[in-house]
Amino acid sequence: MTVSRRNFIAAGALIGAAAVSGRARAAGIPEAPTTESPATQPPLVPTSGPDYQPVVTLNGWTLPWRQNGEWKEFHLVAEPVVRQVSPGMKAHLWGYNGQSPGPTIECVEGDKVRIFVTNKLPEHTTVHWHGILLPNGMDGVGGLTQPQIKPGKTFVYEFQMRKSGTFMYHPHADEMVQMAMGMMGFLVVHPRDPKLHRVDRDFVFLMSSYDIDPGSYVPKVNTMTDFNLWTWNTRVFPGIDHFVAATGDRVRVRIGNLTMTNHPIHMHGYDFAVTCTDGGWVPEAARWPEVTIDIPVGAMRAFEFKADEPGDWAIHCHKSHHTMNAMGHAVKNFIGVQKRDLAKRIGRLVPDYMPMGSQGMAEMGEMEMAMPDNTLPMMTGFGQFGPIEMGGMFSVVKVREGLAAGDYKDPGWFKHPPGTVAYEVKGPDAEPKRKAETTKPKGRETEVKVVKPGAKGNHKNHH
Ligand SMILES: [Cu+2]
Repeated sequence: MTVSRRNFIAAGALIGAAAVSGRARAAGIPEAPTTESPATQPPLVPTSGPDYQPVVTLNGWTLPWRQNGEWKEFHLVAEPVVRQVSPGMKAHLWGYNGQSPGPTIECVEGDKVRIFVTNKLPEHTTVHWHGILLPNGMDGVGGLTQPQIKPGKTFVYEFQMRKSGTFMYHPHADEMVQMAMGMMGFLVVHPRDPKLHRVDRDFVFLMSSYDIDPGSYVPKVNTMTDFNLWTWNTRVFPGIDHFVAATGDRVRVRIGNLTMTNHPIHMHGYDFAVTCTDGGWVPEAARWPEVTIDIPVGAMRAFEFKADEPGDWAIHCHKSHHTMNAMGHAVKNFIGVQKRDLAKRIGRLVPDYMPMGSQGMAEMGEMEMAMPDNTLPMMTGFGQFGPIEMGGMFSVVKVREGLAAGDYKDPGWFKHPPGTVAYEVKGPDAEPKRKAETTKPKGRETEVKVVKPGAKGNHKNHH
């Protein structure tokens, strides 16, 4: 067959187009895996391409991909989802591939990725790749860098991962509504050299907040700051899985904040080093020690530690209202009020009335009371010593000796070595001996003169 000049140019143009844009139409659009389970899925170990240590998405999963030539292809579907926030409560949200947050996308520095996004929402959307260095037209800002993806349409994003690190994705279209409805996901780019920044356990989660009235299912999207569900991967304690590590493991925790306020995340039992932000890896010499890392709005932080101290170590937001579930806001303070009968009497008029404790709120941790449907207790969860009295952004880092390699299922509560648990003092010494302070101050007592503001002759006193 002779190749005419015209045929030659056409073939060349096709090859050229494929090489530039990478569009390989023959294989079609990859399938979009979906899951509705809120259980933490095992890390997705790569079976092709460069090696890396996959991450563990807390109460979530990693999106499988398809290798198509030199492109890694993913398929996100933006759609309404039902997320169990914790056993006893489901939220009707928007998310990706059956979940809020969406599945974690993992790839490797240098990878060419092609991400298909199908919109099954009732309104248009886009996806912005937070922290990724990419061509401007792939940045996902509706109206600015691309037309919005209309309902029923599929768009493609194509770019090369220029650096490794800790990133996320979320819409840049009707953002206030779409993020308040739960649209977000984690994005991890692993270093090309698998030995670089290597850890044994690599946990990821996004913080999001919702305002869902007790007894209802859909977040109020106009809420600006007064949220009542503070979540990690759209889960609240005790629905948040534990972070299990074996002694000797090097552990990384990567966190992104898509709420409307900062969260000082505090971990007990260890000091840790801040090693990565959404801007990149922190150089070794610049890493600083912390026990609490404040994560600003729209930012990501990763910290690392060596798991050398066995135990059940609390990890939580240090804003105490963020370790509470719904109803935390409108409850009045009744400390000191004797109201046993009062509650009964009010209860006759208002069936869902729930008093706050009169000796603090601790009694609510073990109370069982009538609540509206689809509502969580404010604080809940039991440990081996009793109620933990937490909700919201709280979990437990479980470090154990002698775990079998790769066995990170829940090891149960920590078995404390004898003599290492705080204990009660009994007998006559238990009552503090208190004596009044009788020492008289030496020298002249200080006399405080109160001058009423605005009184006549006020200024004279100062001269
Ligand atoms: Cu917080």
